[in-house]
Amino acid sequence: MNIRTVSTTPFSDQKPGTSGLRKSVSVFQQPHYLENFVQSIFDSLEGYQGQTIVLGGDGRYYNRQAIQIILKIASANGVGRVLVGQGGIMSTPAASCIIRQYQAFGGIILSASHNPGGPDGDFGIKYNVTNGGPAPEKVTEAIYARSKVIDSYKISDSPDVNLDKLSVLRMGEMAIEVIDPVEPYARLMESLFDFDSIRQLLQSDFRICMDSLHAVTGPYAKNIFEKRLGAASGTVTNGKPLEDFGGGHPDPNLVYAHDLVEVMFGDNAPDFGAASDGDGDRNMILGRNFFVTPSDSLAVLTANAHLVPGYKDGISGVARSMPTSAAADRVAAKLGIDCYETPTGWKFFGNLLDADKVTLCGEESFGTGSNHVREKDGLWAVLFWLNILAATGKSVEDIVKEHWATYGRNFYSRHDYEEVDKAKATELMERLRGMVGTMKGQKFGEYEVEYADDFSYTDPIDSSVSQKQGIRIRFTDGSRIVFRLSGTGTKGATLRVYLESYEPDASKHDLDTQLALKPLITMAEEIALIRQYTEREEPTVIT
Ligand code: VG1
Ligand code: CO
Repeated sequence: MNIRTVSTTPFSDQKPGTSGLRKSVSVFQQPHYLENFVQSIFDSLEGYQGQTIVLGGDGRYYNRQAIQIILKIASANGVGRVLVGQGGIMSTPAASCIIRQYQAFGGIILSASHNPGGPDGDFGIKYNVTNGGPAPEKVTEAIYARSKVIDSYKISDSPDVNLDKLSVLRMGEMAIEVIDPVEPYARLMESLFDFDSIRQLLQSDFRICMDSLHAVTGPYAKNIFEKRLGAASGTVTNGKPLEDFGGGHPDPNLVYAHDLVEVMFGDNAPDFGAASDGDGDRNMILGRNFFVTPSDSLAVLTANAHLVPGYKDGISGVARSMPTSAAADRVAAKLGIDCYETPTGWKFFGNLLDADKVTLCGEESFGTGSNHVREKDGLWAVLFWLNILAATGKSVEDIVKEHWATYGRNFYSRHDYEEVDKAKATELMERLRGMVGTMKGQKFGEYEVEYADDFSYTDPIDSSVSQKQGIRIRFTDGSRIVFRLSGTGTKGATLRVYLESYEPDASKHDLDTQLALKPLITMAEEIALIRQYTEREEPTVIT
């Protein structure tokens, strides 16, 4: 086998964002673009030679070609063994699970998550470390630094390998194992949840609908719900992963998972509905005519963890990203456990999980997970909910409303202004940064600012500091407005405005969310001049 060293010139735009490097497919298809980034990963790591790497993706357009290229670069760089998912498929949480189970050195996950796919869509690549979690900032910064000066990469001249057949192959010195990407993950789920009770529930007249949005969870959901748990065939809809996700936007929210929403809010709706995103790490939970906000979901899972076999001995703590509502904080206070507030992105939970400071974590962006892996996990959240429903015999709506009655309700919504002008969005943020220092005590109608800052996080384990993680403005009544720019978009900028208020009075819990948050929505506009800077009258997406 021949190894070639190819001269290249750096690209200036290979800085990983909230979750890896995401660009349009056409950017990734430029000569040397993917190769440069993958070589930059290997150049920034130490001690991977002869070790095992996990490789797979969400099945989007360019997944298969990228895997062939990465295998050849891995082989040329002296990787010992690559475990690749059959068909190139591996959900993000399954990749995390497989890295941990096989004690691999790390993994490369190909996904742009909830971003649309296909030749005109997006592609992405992310490196995960030995604990199965996304590389921390010091690793992604090293990869980026390397990508700016790289002048060559190494690649093997071997032919493409067959990814569709379970087998053990060789490429030069390197072994390639094409593995079943579902089995190890499904077994892990069986070890955490009461499959017998869930099976009984699903075989009663309780009806569920699981929408995989033509993304990676299809094979996982069919195996778990239809095969292992005996749900009716057809329970999993849009279960075949397609390279363009059927033209859809694989983002499980009320806007993009509209088919499921129609079913769950229609006549004779099923009892439970769920959807997951492109790479399977997000989840949306619906009851009959009822939507569970992700922030509430984290709080409910925390409050009910004792009902689930994998967590029945108690949880050590809980963590949420800063913009996520404080609903989980209230549960933590009652349970007498710690609650941590981290910047946006799953990489910030890794150290807390490794040190057993927290067992559960979550983000407002439809992400929940636990110490079973080091990524958020969509189907895990669905099973957790089903386990709670099976154990209590209650409906989704009852569970959430009883939760609000006990803890009070955190009304919560996120308003996204997508693909706005980048320079203007940056200006909006800079202006806010300049304002926060003097906002304390300032009054807006009945609201008084308790504190305002640009969130900075010091990791309690390794003391690393992450600055400029979002503008928070908190009022004395506990309500909040948070502003940040997305780190996963590929076109222009996306401004996210997060709104939260707290209502202890149960007689007011049925109020419409947007109505309850109206004063904050108006204030956000007034403070940040959103319309002026974004040149938009309304948000693109409200979740
Ligand atoms: C978004 C979400 C964030 C999430 C990230 C990756 O990031 O807000 O909570 O961790 O996506 O999720 P941003 O920077 O665009 O706000 V995924 O499912 O795209 O890997
Ligand atoms: Co995702």
